Amino acid sequence: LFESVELAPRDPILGLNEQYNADTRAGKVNLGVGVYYDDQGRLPLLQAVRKAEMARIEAAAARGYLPIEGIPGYNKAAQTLLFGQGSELLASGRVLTAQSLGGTGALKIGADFLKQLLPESKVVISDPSWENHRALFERAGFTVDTYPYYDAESHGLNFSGMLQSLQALPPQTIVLFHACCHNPTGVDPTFEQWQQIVEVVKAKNLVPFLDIAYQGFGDGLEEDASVVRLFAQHDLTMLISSSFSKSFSLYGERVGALTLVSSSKEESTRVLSQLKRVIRTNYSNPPTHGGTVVSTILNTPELYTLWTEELAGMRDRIRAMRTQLVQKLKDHGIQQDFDFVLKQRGMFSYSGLTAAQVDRLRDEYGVYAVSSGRICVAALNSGNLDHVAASIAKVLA
Ligand code: PLP
Ligand code: TYF
Repeated sequence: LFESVELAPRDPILGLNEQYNADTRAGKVNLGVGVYYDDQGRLPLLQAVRKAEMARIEAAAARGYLPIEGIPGYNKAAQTLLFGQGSELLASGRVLTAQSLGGTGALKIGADFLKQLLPESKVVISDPSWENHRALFERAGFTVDTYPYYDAESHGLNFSGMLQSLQALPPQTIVLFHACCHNPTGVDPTFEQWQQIVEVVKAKNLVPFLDIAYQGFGDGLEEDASVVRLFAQHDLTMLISSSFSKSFSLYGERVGALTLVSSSKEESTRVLSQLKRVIRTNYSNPPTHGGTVVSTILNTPELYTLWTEELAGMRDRIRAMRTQLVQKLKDHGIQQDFDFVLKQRGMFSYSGLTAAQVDRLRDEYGVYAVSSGRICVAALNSGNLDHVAASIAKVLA
């Protein structure tokens, strides 16, 4: 049966982790995978999470099946994070949410549902995008193309190219956007640019699918939702995948949500019934633990406050690392201007390093980055920063 099965290529980012783990050098640094580490280089367990977990153990809750669409309080809280407290849209009943297996799970059930609904549509993603976007939509049966996004020359956005490309798309093309903290570049459109993008999406009758995996890592929870709210203000029907993996440091619990904005309350009922069918035939219903923890935090005022403080701590530390990296690179005598790192948002920076330079960083200095030049700024700390800056200086010299 399996004789003809070929060896599949490794995931370029997760494969890098395996290589890093096998490396026995003492000073090795992993700037590959998008994970937040604290200043001691440890993966944090947030206090808010710990408290919610203790409460859960204390409650000795039985583990029955959840509803197909997950925990109601979780879904409602996920909606509030997106649209804000007191949102009229939420009051209208046009929004429906299903708890999902991380952001990836949200993208996947969204993709499966869309394939059923728009079998002839194409999907377009940014060039570049998170590696898994293309793979995931192709697996769901779509042809995936790209729209221009990153401009290597300016280390910024190719906005005119992006807008022109979107304008030329046939109606009902599914367009995947990163709502904040673009992965892998760290480059986001400005709010004014988003306003123009939304106009095109609306005029050309495109189908927006917003991926928000780093809410709270850019400028703040509310600020980072502004693009989602902008799309909503334009009365667009859309899909949104939320990931809480990073914001709650709950990577392995698979916490996410798929939110759909429909045209009416009545439509929402029909849409949810079909989405539940997609979920049922995939994994039946989501797991309890991570969802309960997130739901407890989001629905308990004192835990919510604690969480927002811890999230702000992560955001501020990443920003401090951006500033210190740029300074350290100057200290190590680098001529090139790296100030663009300060403008980028979220966990990542497209550093501009070439694949050959990334290879040298890894082989000669034990500093792991993605071959595209993407580095995870959230993995820098006061202990490894100097080594990283010195190593970059050497490969650039
Ligand atoms: N979307 C983007 C842009 C991401 O960077 C990630 C990162 O993992 C995801 C989705 C998937 O998130 P999760 O780990 O919650 O599945
Ligand atoms: O881009 C990253 O590093 C994170 C983690 O298949 C990740 O989003 C990477 C690859 C993958 C799943 C998660």
